[in-house]
Amino acid sequence: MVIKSLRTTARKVVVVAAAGALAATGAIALAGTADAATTLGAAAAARGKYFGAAVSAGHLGEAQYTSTWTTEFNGVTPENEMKWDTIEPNRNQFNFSPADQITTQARGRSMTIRGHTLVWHSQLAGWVSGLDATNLRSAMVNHINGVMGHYKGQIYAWDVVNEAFAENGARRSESPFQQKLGNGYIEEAFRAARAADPAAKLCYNDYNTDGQNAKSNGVFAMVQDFKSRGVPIDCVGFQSHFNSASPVPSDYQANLARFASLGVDVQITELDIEGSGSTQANNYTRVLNACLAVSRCTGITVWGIPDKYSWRASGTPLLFDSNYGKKAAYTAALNALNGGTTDPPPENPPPSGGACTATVTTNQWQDGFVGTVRVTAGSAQVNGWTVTVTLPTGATITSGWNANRSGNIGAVNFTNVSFNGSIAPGQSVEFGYQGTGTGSGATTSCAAG
Ligand code: G2I
Repeated sequence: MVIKSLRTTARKVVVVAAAGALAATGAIALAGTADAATTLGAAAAARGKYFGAAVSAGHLGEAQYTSTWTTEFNGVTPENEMKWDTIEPNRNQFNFSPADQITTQARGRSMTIRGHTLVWHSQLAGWVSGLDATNLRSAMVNHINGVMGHYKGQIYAWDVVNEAFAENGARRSESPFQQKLGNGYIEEAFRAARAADPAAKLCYNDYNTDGQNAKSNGVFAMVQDFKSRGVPIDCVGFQSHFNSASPVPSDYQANLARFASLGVDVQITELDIEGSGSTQANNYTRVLNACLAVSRCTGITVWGIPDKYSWRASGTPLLFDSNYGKKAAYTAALNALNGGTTDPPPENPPPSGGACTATVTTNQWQDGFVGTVRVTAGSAQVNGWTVTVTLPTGATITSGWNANRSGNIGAVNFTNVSFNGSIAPGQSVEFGYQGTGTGSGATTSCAAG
């Protein structure tokens, strides 16, 4: 304890000295060195960009999943929850609750939310593909109005149309929208989207468009045409799913830049790169540096958080391993966002960002005890916590304060109350309990989020 407080004091002295030096030189920010951000989202924000992750509502109950998301990322794309088959499974019957579980948390943290996706031939509700042209057109516009209307003002950018092009640069023929409405359906969708939420950026999103090729040329020509005719389009999403069969193209940055030159933003929307170790890390560095070098590249989204939940988990394509450990690719991404000049974070940071620790002090008397639990945030803000106190056999809690409690023997969970859920980095809050039997020897663990 004494050592810790001395270290804290020493650190404060350094910070004060650095601030004084900054004031003296008039410098505004320290680039890349002592002030390097320690999370992906903060590092991206310092560069004027967002760094998001695809999130599944079904995993939000896993504390490490949610805490990694909310600690590391400042953006989100619901992975499946806004797709047509989920959000409008029957005609004009909208099911917003799965997506709302994600957007509610994201909005509470002021995250950048990408909406994915309004018009796509895949994960389409069964009832849609059987409609005739007239009904399909009105169903498409009704879908756009219904979904965008529900999230009006909340979404940074919508993937209005997804994956409409074939590899040869022609329109994808298996889409019922293409088949029944013809080439004009994309334009119709974008016009309806602009009317439904004028504040949202409207994107076209696709894969295998990451370098200059027949497919990206087809998309390029469409965007150029839309711009020349005043059809509303604000951004192009590059999914960027890479592996050895489909590596990061050598003209990746040049391709982003050529789209940006049309007067649209570009975004990396579903990034994942199969592989491991330094090869994977170097590929992440290349992709991030490309976005950082293109001023109209407004943000990056990785398509999942831990490898185990990736749509192609066997290729371990993400930044966190299946135990939420930070991979070499994570360090590479963070360094790139920080300007490429920072040291990698320690292997086992004490405790890692967003995490919390709990310690208990027990005051024991003959047949009773009081436990005082101190909950301390790690290197990032904690927003909500659960502490599990495991009591020795025979101990029974009879009352408590400053926490909600479930149970009174064995492993007892305590969660924050309204006034002590938010803990600033490195700060602590306390709660307590009283009981009968022997309480000393209790152990604790803490989960944030
Ligand atoms: O396929 C990878 C991505 C390509 N670009 C568009 C993205 O929307 C697409 O995402 C993936 C999701 O990551 C997967 O999670 O889209 C897949 C479907 O095309 C999603 O997979 C589906 C499974 O196929 C279903 O069996 C499952 O019920 O996810 C569903 C929900 O977990």
